[in-house]
Amino acid sequence: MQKPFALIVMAMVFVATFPAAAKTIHIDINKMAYSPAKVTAHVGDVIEWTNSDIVDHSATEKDGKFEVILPVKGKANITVKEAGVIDYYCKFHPNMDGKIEVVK
Ligand SMILES: [Cu+2]
Repeated sequence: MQKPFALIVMAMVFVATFPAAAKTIHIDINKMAYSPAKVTAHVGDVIEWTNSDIVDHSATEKDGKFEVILPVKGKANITVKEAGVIDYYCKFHPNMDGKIEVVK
């Protein structure tokens, strides 16, 4: 009886000590649009944009919290640090819209 119990406790401690590893979420920019335009991320995840278009783009947060410039074939990333909804757009083509929902 004692050994399985100890194993369960060890497993619980392990899960509590090591939260889900941060991951990288890829967003492609293609034909003047973010793809996917809406993603869900966890705090600590990395959002990486790749510009597959033939013109420069940006990912600019609507309240100015961040801006990354994406030259043709360029890549850039941010790490999301708090829960909430991030609305961003391309400052060169303001009709390009993206959204990141960040959960804990
Ligand atoms: Cu653009």
